[in-house]
Amino acid sequence: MKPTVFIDRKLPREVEDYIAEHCIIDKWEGNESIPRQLLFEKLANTNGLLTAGTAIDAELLERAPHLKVVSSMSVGYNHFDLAAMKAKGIMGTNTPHVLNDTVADLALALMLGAARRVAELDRYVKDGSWKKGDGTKLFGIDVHHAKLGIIGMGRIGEAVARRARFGFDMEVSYYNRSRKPEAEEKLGVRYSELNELLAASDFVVMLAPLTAETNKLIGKKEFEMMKPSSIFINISRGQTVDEQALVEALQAGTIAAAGLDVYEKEPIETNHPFLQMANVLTLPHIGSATTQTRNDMAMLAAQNLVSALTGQTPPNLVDELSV
Ligand code: 8YV
Repeated sequence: MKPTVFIDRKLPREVEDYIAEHCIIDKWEGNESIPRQLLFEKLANTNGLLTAGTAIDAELLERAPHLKVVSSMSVGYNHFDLAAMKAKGIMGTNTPHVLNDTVADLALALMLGAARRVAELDRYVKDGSWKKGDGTKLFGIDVHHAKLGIIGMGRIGEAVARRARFGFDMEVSYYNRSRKPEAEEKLGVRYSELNELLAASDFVVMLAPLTAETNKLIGKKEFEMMKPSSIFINISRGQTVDEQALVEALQAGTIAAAGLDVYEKEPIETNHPFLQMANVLTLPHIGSATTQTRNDMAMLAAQNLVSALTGQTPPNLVDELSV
């Protein structure tokens, strides 16, 4: 008998066909997230779940007595309660590697966009405000040759550092749980303690995965250490930053601008202060969102799912932080 799987988001046809060769599929086809009670019902007889951000907690696991694996179509797995999964012998998998360059590209887009005010000035042209002699009021901040500080030097951090060093001649330092001598050698980046990095950088890019240690890692005190001319980029998880402190730092001019792809609550509330702030570039969590990369992530998630359900060790079993 083939194992049963539930897929809670849309997948490319060929990925679904691949899963169907090995498993009996049930799936959610709505545009919104599946209601939690309905997901519980679906999981009652399911061996595998393919998801992305759905919280995999003790309550859900209780409702899924036959579950063997949760395959997430994401590199981050902060939505997994790993202790609860382990206690029930349920495997968790993620989709690393295939998204590194795509997410790194967006980090650079946020840096350039915030520094050169791309979205703000696009609105300015389109609403007919552009006049001859606008001059200094359109000025921005240089990215090339500036100092970049990367918080979280994993694979994506390295891809950002490579672009910054060799594409934009930036001086790059990083802060990480452990030092990365190979990256230092290969990319010419320098390790720095967090406070030193914050004080010295023109751009601070947050790339650390969300864990108990990185929860609200950057708050009021940290923004106060940064230069008033500095730009803060977040492309990891909203919860790595105290969002209220970020709003206040931007309003008070403690830092100059921010480029954000992630937020404490997603989608962001329609009355959020960021939406009224010209110095904040707001993107809707699209770090890995290109057609090619999302297809690659979907196929990798499918391979992890199928291998876990056919007696193999999935290639991307999560047992340690690996963003
Ligand atoms: C995911 C992400 O693609 O991979 C991650 O950790 O943050 C996103 O890029 C998203 O959760 C949808 O799968």
